[in-house]
Amino acid sequence: MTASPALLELAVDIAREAGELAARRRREGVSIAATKSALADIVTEADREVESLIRDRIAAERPDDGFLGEESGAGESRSGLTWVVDPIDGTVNYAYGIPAYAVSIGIVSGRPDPAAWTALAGVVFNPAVGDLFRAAQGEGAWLGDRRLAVNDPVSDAGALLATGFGYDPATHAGDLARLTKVMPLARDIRRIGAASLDLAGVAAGRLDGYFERGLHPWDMAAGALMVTEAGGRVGGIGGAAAGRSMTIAAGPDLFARLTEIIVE
Ligand code: LIP
Repeated sequence: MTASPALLELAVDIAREAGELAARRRREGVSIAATKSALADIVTEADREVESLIRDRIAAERPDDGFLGEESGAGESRSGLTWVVDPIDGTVNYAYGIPAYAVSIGIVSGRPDPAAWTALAGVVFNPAVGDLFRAAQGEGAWLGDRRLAVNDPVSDAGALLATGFGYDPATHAGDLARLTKVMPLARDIRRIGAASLDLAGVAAGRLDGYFERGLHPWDMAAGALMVTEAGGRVGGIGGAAAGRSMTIAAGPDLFARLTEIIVE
């Protein structure tokens, strides 16, 4: 099953409306609605409101499609397609007023699991700076009218790598040990705080590579497609699919070197 242009256009339109709502609520002031897996794992009222807008738009225009969202759970698919949505990826940045957050909308066929799905289309929209990344299977990845390409090979100075750390403090020692092992490949590290922007950054050549443990399907559904449509590779440990245990994204040469080092 391939994505129709109309499907990507709808996802872009919904992402724009959702992003504009998120930015408006940010200007009005953000309130923390609850914490989830850990004290640092917050959800704002805007997260919930934006996801509700996205879900309602999809239900109205694609009622047979499934839904998997960070804040409101799953809805069964009758069409074989599922919309995998993070309404505000980079929630902590959003709450602090750091302009590095995004609406991330991926559309997949098959079981909505990164190990099983086929990604058809994706949009990552950062309304704070106006960057709208989009990709469709076989149609490339784009930022505005610029077709995106990963950096391959990377500079002799080393790779500009992004990573992230989970909300559970108990995971930080392992994440830092992994970073220490990867550091000899790096010219420097960036910790942007939104996986969808990390992945879109790799696709756009703003980063050479990205790796992070603990991502959810909604963090990566759109951005992973952008990387592969920009000529990059996305995967997990030991040839596994990307997912909760590990997500690695880079151009082919750096991806091979990262996967040799990142073995747990
Ligand atoms: C975030 C990810 C980020 C990760 C954070 C968090 P959220 O998603 O995009 O890469 O490091 O821990 O999971 O919670 O902002 O939607």
